[in-house]
Amino acid sequence: MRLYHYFRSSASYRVRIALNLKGLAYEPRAVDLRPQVHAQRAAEFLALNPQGLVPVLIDGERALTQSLAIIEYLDETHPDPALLPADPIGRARVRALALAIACEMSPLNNSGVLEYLRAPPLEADDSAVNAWYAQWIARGFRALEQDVQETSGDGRHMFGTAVTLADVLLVPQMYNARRYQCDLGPYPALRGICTHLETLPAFARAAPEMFASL
Ligand SMILES: N[C@@H](CCC(=O)N[C@@H](CS)C(=O)NCC(=O)O)C(=O)O
Repeated sequence: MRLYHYFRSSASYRVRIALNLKGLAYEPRAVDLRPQVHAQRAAEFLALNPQGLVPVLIDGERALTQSLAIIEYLDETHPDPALLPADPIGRARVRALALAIACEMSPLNNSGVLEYLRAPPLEADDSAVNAWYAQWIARGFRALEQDVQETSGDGRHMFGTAVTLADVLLVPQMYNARRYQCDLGPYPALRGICTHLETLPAFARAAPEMFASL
């Protein structure tokens, strides 16, 4: 398998974690998202993904896009260890935790949106962009902090007592929140879960620092 990714992209980070959890080897291919490069807008990359977004996973002849679709594909083709619980209620709850990050937080703070805020006509400065970023982190994490009081079985996982899709989403989102110096004080349960997950080899080997040189 080949993964087109960017080291700091949270959506890419999710897929790297999932590949590691499944014990799948992959060839990483860096796509430089920095504004002065914008490799995601090059014709060669758009031929793989017309959305102009990383990650893209190549498995055989197929190019798969959208991190959650990729992760569910990996979960279905390599079921062990399962990233979703066996029962429908458990699956719905894990997906709800994951989607709270993937739909309500990440899209508002992805690199394309932040670049748009900075450019004309909005021309937001650093403090406005940081306030925007922090707002969506706070709104999302406030709700998740409450959710995990009920869903975490051990204070080390978002749901139950084993790694699920929800954990795969949490760690990259926390990484980005720390990078943008968001106040994480109000979320002790989420921080505790993240601290545990980051010690696991599958998560540690997927961290942006492992891929920092493009
Ligand atoms: N919903 C997509 C989001 C992908 C996404 O936003 N990727 C960002 C990096 S995290 C990107 O490629 N940004 C480039 C751009 O917006 O031009 C997924 O989960 O795969």
